[in-house]
Amino acid sequence: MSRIVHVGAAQLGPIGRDETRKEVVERLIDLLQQGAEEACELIVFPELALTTFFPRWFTEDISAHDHFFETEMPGPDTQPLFDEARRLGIGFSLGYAELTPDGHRYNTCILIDRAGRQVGKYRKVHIPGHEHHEPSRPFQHLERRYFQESMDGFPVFRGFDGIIGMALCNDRRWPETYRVLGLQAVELILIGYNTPLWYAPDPDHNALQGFHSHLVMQAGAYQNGTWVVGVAKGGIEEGVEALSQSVIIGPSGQIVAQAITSGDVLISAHCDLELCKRYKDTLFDFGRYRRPEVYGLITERKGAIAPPLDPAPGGLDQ
Ligand code: CDV
Repeated sequence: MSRIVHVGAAQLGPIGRDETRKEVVERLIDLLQQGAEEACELIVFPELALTTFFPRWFTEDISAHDHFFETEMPGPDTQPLFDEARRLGIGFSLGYAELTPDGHRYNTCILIDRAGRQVGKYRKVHIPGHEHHEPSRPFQHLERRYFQESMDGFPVFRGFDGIIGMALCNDRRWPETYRVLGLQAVELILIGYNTPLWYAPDPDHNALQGFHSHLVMQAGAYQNGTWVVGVAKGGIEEGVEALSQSVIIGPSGQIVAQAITSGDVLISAHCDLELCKRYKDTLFDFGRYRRPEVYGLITERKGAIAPPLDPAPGGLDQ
């Protein structure tokens, strides 16, 4: 028996600072229509897919960037995307900056089903970068200034005949992300990212960015027996180059589709959610083999603490 969902990963090239929402939404609709031609059922858009990556600019007053945030979803500019998706019978996930009525700012992703209903919302948990202006950097990465850390964790949602979770960019580097979703029997994780290639001023590190991006998502897929879709906003945006290399990864950890260009492009795969069972019911049968009683440090401790240099008198066995 198989349970196949045809998923499209809609990678975006750069979005200019002056590009309007209307123009960006037209690009998203183009990708949606390509997905329809290929009979996709679900299209995954990147993190902050409606605007340029605005946390690269410092503003003293954070509300000066509020025009990059959505106060309603759909709003007047995004409604055409929702209308077209419903007309085509395609679901989608969309990353955007969310400003709530009570003034909270989140890096958010929503999941819309094929009938146009919102079936899930996720707010980014791991917020990277810095809070204050750091002029010595070649560019700023002020996500910690403009976004609040979500306390909602990693929920899963039923949809597309499976169990779906979402994560955003830096979340993909943390094994806890996948495991919390894995413990809710997730079968398909949708991840959008904006990964600047010069984030670390270390050429060796930067040469490995594509490898690291795939490494973490492939490991997360395999160790939790789930499909993972990683979708970039890549290319050179406002002078900063970001990683492309969007991928669709099977529960075996193998990449089954990968973007090889850095502009707007759709890659797709027939994801058989039944394949997850091969891993969830055998090697990674959590209910049988996990040992939560000895994993306490994972939730008790935040940072790493090395053991004392001098062993206790009498040796380590005492
Ligand atoms: N948007 C991100 O979360 N980017 C981070 C960078 C800043 C390290 C990432 O993990 O790709």
